[in-house]
Amino acid sequence: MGEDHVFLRACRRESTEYTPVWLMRQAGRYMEEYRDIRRKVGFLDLCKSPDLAAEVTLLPVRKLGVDAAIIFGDILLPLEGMGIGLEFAEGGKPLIRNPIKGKRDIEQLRPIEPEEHVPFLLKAIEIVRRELEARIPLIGFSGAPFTLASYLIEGGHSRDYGKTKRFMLESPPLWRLLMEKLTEVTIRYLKAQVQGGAQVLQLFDSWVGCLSPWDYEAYVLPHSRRVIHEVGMQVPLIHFSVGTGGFLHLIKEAGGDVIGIDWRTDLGETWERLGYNVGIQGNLDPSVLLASRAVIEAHVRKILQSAGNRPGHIFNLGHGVLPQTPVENAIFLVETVHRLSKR
Ligand code: 1CP
Repeated sequence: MGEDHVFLRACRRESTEYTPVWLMRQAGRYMEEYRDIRRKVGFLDLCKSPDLAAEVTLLPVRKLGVDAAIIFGDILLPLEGMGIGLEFAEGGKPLIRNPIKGKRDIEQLRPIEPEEHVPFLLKAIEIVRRELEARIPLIGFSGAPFTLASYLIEGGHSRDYGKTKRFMLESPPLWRLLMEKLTEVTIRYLKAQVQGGAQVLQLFDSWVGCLSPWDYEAYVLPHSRRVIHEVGMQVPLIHFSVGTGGFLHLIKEAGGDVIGIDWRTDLGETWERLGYNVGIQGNLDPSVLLASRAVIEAHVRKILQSAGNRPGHIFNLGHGVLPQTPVENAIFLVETVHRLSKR
């Protein structure tokens, strides 16, 4: 295979016969088959059942014809092994039972042993690789240290990240200790996925866009850079964030072969600003998939034009598929990207 697949070639900024496309959250609640499985199995149990997780990973591959699969799991899966109580409430919202409040909580956090703490994930990767038979590459993923820290401190999703920022700004030595522990866990978690068969990695720093550029640079960048430096040599790595249009140059400085952007910036302008020595992923507004085919096609055309057929563009949404997305529109999107980008 495999080395020649359009998706891997685009990650290396080599020319491809069409623009590869996949969707963040391509396996999920907008699919009837997923909802059927979830009626019978809780979210964490689904992640911990390798056969089911593999089946869910492959749903969008068969249904949408995407150019990459992403292993079904969650960025919060490594936390249990660190000693954190994790649950997913009704509606799939994550909840941390024992959020971090001070020094003792951080000292008690343990590094993980992936073989021992997430064997189900490694098994699912093995099954998916076998099933894919080298047709398309498999993406492994992890949360970035800041986004993981925000869950640990807030106890779940947050509107303003007030607790996280206060902690970071008021106790820099403790913040560093927490980030170093999360960096180590992230490195182990990602390396294990590569050893298990993941051919590309995506690092999700979904909530880091709440920071100012200088706080990102001082409190986050060194840790993300260490993760990417340690794992990004083995396989291509996509560095994704949301709401960071004002400091994407710092995201790039932290590293990654491909920078994932949301829809709030123009892809072509952003790429020019970042320089063409890095790939770019994005950046359709997920809400566009709620509109008509004509609207979807017009938006795809705009993004492809903005990317200008340059090698190194991976088409994706700017963030995850919304649960209310009609599955036919996701199918239409993939087909349209392929059709309109054919060289
Ligand atoms: O993309 C895929 O198909 C693979 C599966 C996947 C990925 C990549 C899931 C399944 N989660 C993730 C990553 C993830 N998880 C991120 C980064 C991506 C992003 O920014 O969207 C984040 C922030 C999480 C944390 C999380 N887990 C959330 C986010 C919102 C919140 O309230 O904090 C949610 C809703 C979950 C649960 C979850 N994870 C995945 C699914 C399908 C669900 C819903 C659970 C369900 O009801 O079935």
